[in-house]
Amino acid sequence: MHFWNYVLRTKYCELKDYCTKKDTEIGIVTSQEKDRYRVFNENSEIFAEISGKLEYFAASPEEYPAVGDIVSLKLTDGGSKGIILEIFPRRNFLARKGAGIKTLFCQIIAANVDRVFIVQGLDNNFNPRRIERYLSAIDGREIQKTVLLSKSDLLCEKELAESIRQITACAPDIRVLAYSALSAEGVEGVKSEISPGEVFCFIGSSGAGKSTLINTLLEKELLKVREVKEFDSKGRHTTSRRQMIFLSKKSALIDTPGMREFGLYDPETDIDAVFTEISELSELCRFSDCTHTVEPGCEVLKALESGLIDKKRYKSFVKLSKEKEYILKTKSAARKDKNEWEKKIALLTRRIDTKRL
Ligand SMILES: Nc1nc2c(ncn2[C@@H]2O[C@H](COP(=O)(O)OP(=O)(O)OP(=O)(O)O)[C@@H](O)[C@H]2O)c(=O)[nH]1
Ligand SMILES: [Mg+2]
Ligand SMILES: [Zn+2]
Repeated sequence: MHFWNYVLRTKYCELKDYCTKKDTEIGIVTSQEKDRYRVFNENSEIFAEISGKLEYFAASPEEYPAVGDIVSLKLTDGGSKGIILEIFPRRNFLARKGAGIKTLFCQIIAANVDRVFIVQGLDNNFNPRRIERYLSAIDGREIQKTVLLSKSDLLCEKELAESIRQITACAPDIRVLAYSALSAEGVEGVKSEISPGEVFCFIGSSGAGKSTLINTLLEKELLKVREVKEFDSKGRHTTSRRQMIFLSKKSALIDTPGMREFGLYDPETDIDAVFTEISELSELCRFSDCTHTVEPGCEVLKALESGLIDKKRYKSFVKLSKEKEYILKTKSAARKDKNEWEKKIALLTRRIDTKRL
C-alpha cells in the first residue's frame, strides 16, 4: 500500500471524513518552492496554490503550508490543479529562525516529521559544534534524531573512529551512523532506521550528501547531485526546494536545500539535554539563575578550570543559552505588545458600544 493511503487509514481517517463531509479533498504537501506547492491527493500529485482566505488570514510564515502538512483542497482544472483551503493542526514541525534576519520569525522546514536525519560530511563539512546546534534546536520529545556522517570513504579507520567519538561525545543518547554512498558501506545501517508509514527529514549543510543518500536509498538517480569538484564553500545549493519523496511507497523522505545557518527559534528548546555534563553540574551552582560565565560559586566554571568540561563544548553551550535567552525575551516582548494592543482594541470597542447605547 502507498505511504499516503496507509497514513490516511491509520492516522488521518477523521480528517478524511471531515473533508468528505465538506466536499473537499485531503492531501499531503509534497513540495514547496516560494508560493508554489505540490500536493499528493488520493493517488496523484498535483500543483496547488493557497486560497485567498488562507493568504489573507496568515499572520506569520508559520501559517503557510509546509512540506508534510496535511491540507484540505478544492480541485480545479478538471482535477489537475488544486487550491489549498485549510492546514490541519501539525503534530510537530521542524523549524529554524529565518536566516539572516534580526527580528524573530520562524521558517518551517517540514511538518509532521517522525525522525530527522542530521547529515554531516566527514570532509571539511565536519563540525561537532554544528551538530550540537542542530540537536539543541530540534525538539527531541517530538521528533527522533539520528546523526549521519557521510563520506566515510575519505577517512582511514583510525580517523573515522576519532570522528565518531567526537560526535558521540556531543550526542550521548543519539544514534550516530557513518556511511559511504560511494562504497555503500554503512548504507544498510541507515536503511534500518527507516520504518514504514513514517516521515523522515534530511537536513544539513550544502554538499553534505543529503540528495546523494536519498538517491542511494531509492536505488535511482532521482534527485540532482553536483560533482564534488563543482562544490565550493560559498554555499551554492544543488537542491533548491523542500521535497517529499516516497521510498518504495512505504515511507516518506524529505530532501531539503543545504542550510548555512540554523538559528534557534523555539523558546522551549532543551539545550540542557544536549549538554548533560554541564546541566547536571549547574544544579550545584550557588545561584539558581547562574549563567555560568561570571558568577562566584559557579560549579561549571570550576569544572571548566580543572579541565573536567571540554572548553569548546562550554563555549557552544554559552552561545546557545544566550540565543535561547534572546528568543525568550523577544517572544515575551511580542506577547506584551499583543496584549496591550488587544486591551486598547477592547477599550475602544467598549467606548463605541457605550456611545451607541
Ligand atoms: N566520497 C563521497 N562523496 C559523497 C558521498 N555522498 C555524497 N558525496 C558527494 O558530495 C557531493 C554533494 O552531494 P549532494 O548529495 O548534492 O549534497 P546535498 O547535501 O544534497 O547538497 P545541497 O543540495 O546543496 O544541500 C556530491 O558530489 C556527491 O557525489 C559519500 O558518501 N562519499
Ligand atoms: Mg541536495
Ligand atoms: Zn554556574
